[in-house]
Amino acid sequence: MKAIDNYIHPHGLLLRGALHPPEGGTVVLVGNAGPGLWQAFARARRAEDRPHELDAWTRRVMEPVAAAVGARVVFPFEGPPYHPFQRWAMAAEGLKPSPVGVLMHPVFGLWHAYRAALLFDARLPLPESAPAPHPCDSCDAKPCLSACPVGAFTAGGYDVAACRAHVRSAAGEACRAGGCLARHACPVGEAYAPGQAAFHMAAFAGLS
Ligand code: B12
Repeated sequence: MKAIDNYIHPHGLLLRGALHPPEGGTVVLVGNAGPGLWQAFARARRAEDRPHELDAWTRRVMEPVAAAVGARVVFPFEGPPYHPFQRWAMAAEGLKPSPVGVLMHPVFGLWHAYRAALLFDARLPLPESAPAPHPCDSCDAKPCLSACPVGAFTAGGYDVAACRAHVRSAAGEACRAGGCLARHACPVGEAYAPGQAAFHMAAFAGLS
């Protein structure tokens, strides 16, 4: 695990836990939180990779890492069918979904993501992961559920069409420029810098 960490750290990527899936072997998750990824990506991004610049950068970084450590690498953007990154994350780090669906991290809040998984045939020893309380359990106000300007988070689930239409509209400037207002309403963790938040929102809304 230390070797993987040494390879990914200069690229602003973090080890996000590991698990033994039922089909055997070991899955090691690689992701981001905090400003590291955005700084590394800003130095190495290439205009010719548009419209999927971050995905192309992730492949360029992670394929040599996988070769160096003798693993296969898979990505969250490959699909459908998609690799079960959220299920893996729940098993690897004990995370649980927030009321808005994105997994809640006790330190990073809703501001973290998964970029790749290294698949090893061997059953490697897993890193220690100390279980932390799920912050949403003690959050009575649940501001995430009422902050969305178009009420996209309902008892029936996440209204993707309403969210996307708003983000693309003139009225959606705040979400577009600064990131999802529901995620901003959560008191846990530190939000992405505005440039990064705007980049992800443009990708989500099909504006990039
Ligand atoms: C398709 C997709 C979307 C679609 C969602 C369509 C829909 N109707 O929900 C769209 C494009 C709308 C979308 C939007 C966003 N997404 Co998205 N998306 C994905 C993607 C590519 C595939 C998801 C999938 O189908 N997986 C396949 C199933 C089999 O995998 P799974 O892990 O087993 O899925 C399980 C969990 O999702 C779990 N689960 C989900 N919700 C809940 C709730 C409860 C209560 C429980 C128990 C379980 C549970 O149940 C699933 C079945 O087992 C994943 C990446 C990936 N490969 O997983 C990202 C991913 C889920 N998205 C992510 C993010 C961050 C977003 C956005 C916030 C992006 C943004 N704008 O900044 C938005 C908003 C989402 C929101 N508010 O909920 C992150 C979530 C990271 C995290 N912290 O959890 C992921 C993991 C991508 C990543 N690179 O990290 N997304």
